[in-house]
Amino acid sequence: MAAEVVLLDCYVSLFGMRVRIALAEKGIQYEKKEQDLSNKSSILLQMNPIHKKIPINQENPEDPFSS
Ligand SMILES: N[C@@H](CCC(=O)N[C@@H](CS)C(=O)NCC(=O)O)C(=O)O
Repeated sequence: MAAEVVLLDCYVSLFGMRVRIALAEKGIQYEKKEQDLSNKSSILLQMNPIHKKIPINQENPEDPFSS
């Protein structure tokens, strides 16, 4: 079964680390999608079109506007 939470993240991001710690403390399983911030993916730009930044927490991957 696919994870219900998808985290668009970058391993060097301290903002991302905050989210990873919170998810771990709550015991929430998630799928991590590593992002290249020098070549932003279409999913990143679709999910955060204004700021174009990570982390992005997508709670229902079937619905791209659920985060
Ligand atoms: N206010 C945001 C800041 C997120 C942020 O600055 N993310 C950085 C990575 S640590 C980023 O995506 N930078 C890409 C860019 O500025 O183009 C938060 O708290 O999540």
